[in-house]
Amino acid sequence: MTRALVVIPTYNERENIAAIVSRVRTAVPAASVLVVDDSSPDGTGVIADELAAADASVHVLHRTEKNGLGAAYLDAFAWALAEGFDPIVQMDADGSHQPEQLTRLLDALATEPPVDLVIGSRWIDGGSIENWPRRRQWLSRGGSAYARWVLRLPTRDATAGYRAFRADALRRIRLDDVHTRGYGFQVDMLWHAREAGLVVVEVPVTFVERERGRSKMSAGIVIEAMMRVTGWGIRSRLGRGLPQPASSNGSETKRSRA
Ligand SMILES: Nc1nc2c(ncn2[C@@H]2O[C@H](COP(=O)(O)OP(=O)(O)OP(=O)(O)O)[C@@H](O)[C@H]2O)c(=O)[nH]1
Ligand SMILES: [Mg+2]
Repeated sequence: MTRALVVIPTYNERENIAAIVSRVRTAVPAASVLVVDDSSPDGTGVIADELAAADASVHVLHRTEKNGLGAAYLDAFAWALAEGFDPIVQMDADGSHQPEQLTRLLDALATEPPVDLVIGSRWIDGGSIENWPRRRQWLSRGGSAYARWVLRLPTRDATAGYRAFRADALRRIRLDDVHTRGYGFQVDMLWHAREAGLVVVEVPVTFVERERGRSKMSAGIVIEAMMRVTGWGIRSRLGRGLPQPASSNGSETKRSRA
């Protein structure tokens, strides 16, 4: 676990990028950072290049067009695996995922018996959300509950974006079969994680609403996620019968075979 990499996808995060990179480097100095920028018109990529020039542990992947969070992560995973990083962490640029809580995820990944994927969860005991309007809370809870019900996923926070993967676990997932672009990507990865038989654990985190910059959440992203989850649910029932139900140890961390 000596070569951790924190992947931060960005689109128009000029006001956030320097602060989040600095917070990661301070919270876990051994961790490197990869910013994946989709040619942000606001110059986020230029700022990221400046951060990389000043710190050898900061890297930047420039993509030519805005293609969604999922596509950015898939490119980043390929880069990270080729470079030999392990573990590989997903983190938003807007401060919602606090770098100061990263060690919770890394510690849970380092336990015995081995865990493949740790999720920073808002919806288990100890998890919380700061400053989210009630409407967003219900959207998140509802989306997660729907995905859990349709797909019989044991994960309480199925749409969470704060995650740490063992590199080997990412190699076992069929990443070329993950096609969701928007935030349904998180559910898509869980669905594939279960197919790969990965062990998934949730640890509580405090999710903080972004203070600066604009959300990229849209109705189209929500609809894409709902339609895909419904399609996977039908596929699962028709093709392979019902997936196995959840298992939990009921302690601070929730452990399950995905
Ligand atoms: N590279 C890239 N990053 C993206 C894209 N869309 C969103 N992001 C980044 O993904 C992260 C999550 O996006 P947000 O806009 O915060 O979405 P969200 O967290 O679901 O929405 P809010 O809670 O309202 O902020 C942020 O770091 C964004 O900059 C994209 O198309 N490409
Ligand atoms: Mg956000």
